[in-house]
Amino acid sequence: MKTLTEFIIQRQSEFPYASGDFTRLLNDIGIAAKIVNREINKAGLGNILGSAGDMNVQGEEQKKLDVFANEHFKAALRNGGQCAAIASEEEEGLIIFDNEISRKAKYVVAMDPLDGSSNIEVNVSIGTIFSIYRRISQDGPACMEDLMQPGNRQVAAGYIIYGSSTMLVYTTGTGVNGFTLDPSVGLFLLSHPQMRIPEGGNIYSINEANYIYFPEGVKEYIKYCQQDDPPTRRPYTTRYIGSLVADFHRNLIRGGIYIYPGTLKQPSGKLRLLYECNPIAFLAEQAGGKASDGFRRILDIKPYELHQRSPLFTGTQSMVETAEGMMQADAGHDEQF
Ligand code: AHM
Ligand code: MG
Repeated sequence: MKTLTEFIIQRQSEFPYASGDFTRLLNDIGIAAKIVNREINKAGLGNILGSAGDMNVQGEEQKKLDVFANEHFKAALRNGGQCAAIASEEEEGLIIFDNEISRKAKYVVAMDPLDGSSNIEVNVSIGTIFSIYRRISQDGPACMEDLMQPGNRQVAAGYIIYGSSTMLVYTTGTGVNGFTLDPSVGLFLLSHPQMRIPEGGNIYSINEANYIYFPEGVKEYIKYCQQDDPPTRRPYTTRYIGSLVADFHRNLIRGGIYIYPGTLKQPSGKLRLLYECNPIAFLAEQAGGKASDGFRRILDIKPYELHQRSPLFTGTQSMVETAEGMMQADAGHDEQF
């Protein structure tokens, strides 16, 4: 089996003028992923579980592993020298690497170092999500404008899922490839080449406990999922882990839809555009699926702040389109959204 490093080097050789910077950047992410994976795997044994005692910028409790993952990805990207700045869920402002090498770097990264934190203590799959852009500013330190690019400008995006096995799944805009970590040799190996979201999926993933706060279109779609219609495999089945990476990964393999809509309490939903919705949307589209906020393509939304939120409907194309149709038909009913 091909290793992740062999695969990205082979891809680089398909672009004769490529300098290798991007290859090194992806490799750095892979190395940090292995360090974080090692810590997650033995989390119950040491003193790494539990709260770090702080809140992040979104007012959410930071876990020790959130902080650990953030520090390790930051260090890998700073030391690698290919990344000029990072936007992270765990840090309020842009982290600018203002040293001689990083000032010349071509790329910036948006990331959620450890997504699904509420699942850390209970041994349920969690993930890391990353999104890579070519920076806009030319010289000197990176700036906010470099991160305020719509998702359709991403040069690569992916996630690491720390599950029953650890996988790194990524796209550079020519399909989606998945690599499984072989812990005995410490290498990511190409196990899932050219991943495609199957049409005709029958899984819907949504936190239905928030039902009363959902827009009418989402309520209607949930009813649709529950109707009896064997030719379309309905009633569908519900699977909701509460870790975006794990829920998306399952639906990517099996076919299905993941929805985190706006709610009466949070009209823009919970997920963050830059480091949750955009990378997942890029992967979904590259696997033949779709990603929308109910009305617009996620990848066409122009960001205006680092931690901006967006509703997310993603997965099998036909399922997302049906849900979008209901959102749009009912748009007038919910003035709050
Ligand atoms: P986090 O970044 O603080 O972990 O929050 C994001 C997570 C997603 O992984 C998951 O899909 C969602 O929050 C679950 O939220 P909820 O508990 O409201 O269903
Ligand atoms: Mg998150």
